[in-house]
Amino acid sequence: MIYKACLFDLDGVLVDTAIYHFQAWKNLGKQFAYELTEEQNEQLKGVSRVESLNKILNWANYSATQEEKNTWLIEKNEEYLRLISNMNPSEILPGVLDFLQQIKSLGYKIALGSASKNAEIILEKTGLMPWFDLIIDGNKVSKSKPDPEVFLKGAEGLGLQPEVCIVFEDAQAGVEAAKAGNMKAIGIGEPETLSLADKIIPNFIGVKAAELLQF
Ligand code: B16
Ligand code: MG
Repeated sequence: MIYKACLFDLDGVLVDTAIYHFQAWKNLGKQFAYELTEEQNEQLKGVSRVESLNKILNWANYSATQEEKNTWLIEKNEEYLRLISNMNPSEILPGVLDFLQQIKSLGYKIALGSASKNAEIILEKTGLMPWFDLIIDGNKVSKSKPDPEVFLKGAEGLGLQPEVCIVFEDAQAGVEAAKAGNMKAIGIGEPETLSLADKIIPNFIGVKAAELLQF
């Protein structure tokens, strides 16, 4: 099989915005006297904003009105936007730029497949935007990972069959989404949490793209 495109998740793969999401959710939790833990934040990785709030309210055993939820979603995002406003290229995860350079030279198309509605801002702030042929983010999908929609739209937007696409993901739900979409999945992180991935690497440091993208 000749693979033609690499589809990247954003948070946890190209940059670490989980720290900013954590801070913003923790601050919001004060409104209903709840202290979010780091372990819980792990479970919010790759999960959409609305679903994240529902999970947190569930953990807090707080039954919110729709009005409260709407207000809190706005407040959380305002805080998150404040926190990411100073992001810069130094926050691109180690080895990512070298890997992007390698796959570009090898002729792969490059797309983003992220749950975040703030993906474009983050790509702009970090200078990653010019690498991408296509961006599919939380504004363009209606179903969250593990539904394959975000990656299928990526393949379609690039004019490719899913079978020639390789997805890079740090969350199990994202790996499941890639597999459900008939794509290869490369997990970034720990083998314990990414067991469904076709290959797993801890990060992009020193990775040889030509070898990694052989299946
Ligand atoms: P936003 P990814 C995800 O990004 C984050 O991991 C997750 O924590 C966040 O809730 C979600 O984006 C939505 O983000 O509030 O900015 O729309 O991993 O899919 O790139
Ligand atoms: Mg992620």
